[in-house]
Amino acid sequence: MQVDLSKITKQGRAMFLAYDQGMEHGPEKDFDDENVDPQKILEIAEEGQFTGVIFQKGIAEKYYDPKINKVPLIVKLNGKTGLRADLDEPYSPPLCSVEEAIGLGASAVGYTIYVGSQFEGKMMQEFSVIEQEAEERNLPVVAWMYPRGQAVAGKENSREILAHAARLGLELGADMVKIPYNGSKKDFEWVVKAAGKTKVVMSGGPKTETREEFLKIVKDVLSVGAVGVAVGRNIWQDGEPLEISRKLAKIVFL
Ligand code: FBP
Repeated sequence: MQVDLSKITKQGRAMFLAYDQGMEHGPEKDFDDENVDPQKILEIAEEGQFTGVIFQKGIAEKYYDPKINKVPLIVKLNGKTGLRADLDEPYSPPLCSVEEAIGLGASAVGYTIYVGSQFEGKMMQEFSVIEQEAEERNLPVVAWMYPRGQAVAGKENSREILAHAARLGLELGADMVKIPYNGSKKDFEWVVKAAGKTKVVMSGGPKTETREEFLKIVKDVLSVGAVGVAVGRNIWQDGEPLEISRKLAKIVFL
């Protein structure tokens, strides 16, 4: 059964504001006095025409009010910190259940799988459980499919491995996959094909030197079939987050 994506898309397109970097990277690395405040991010998501805001459960619990907030909530169900970067084999443990996410007002859930990691199998198994629970509730599942680990070291951005990650998302039942862009439109076109009926959104990545650079990347991935972006740093690290959000929306929405 195809899950209904209309709550987290507009005109079939997705524009998600990602904000789990405080957990993943730590506040020191990514935040300043403004964007360290989740309330500010929620305001950007609301006013910036985003079709979803991505929070871990703690932030959702304390800042997101489904009665007040209009922007759909996507609760990230697993996560890790980057503090153990010394470990070559990343693992992202489940931290929140589908039921809990629904209780917080979630319109969708997100889950990371490090494709190629020694713990890939464990993450796939854990993902399968949440995928089943979410499907039963008609809740879309967005899978962060990130190639990482010794087995794929140096090949994380190859066409072969990115397409494999996208295909794995399809086969596991993800409704959307969030995939990093390697800079090649041709490769991404293949990635989108490999994902079949699973929709593809591009993972934002570190802030580009110029806005134009980031917006051009977005245009490129959309032109080869991606349905949108899940972006964090390129929005809330911009001096004028609402301005860049408006420019992004003009590109994403038809
Ligand atoms: P960005 O647009 O800031 O890259 O956010 C997308 C995202 O997937 C976040 O959801 C997540 O916290 C981060 O990137 C993971 O980054 P890393 O590549 O360091 O694992």
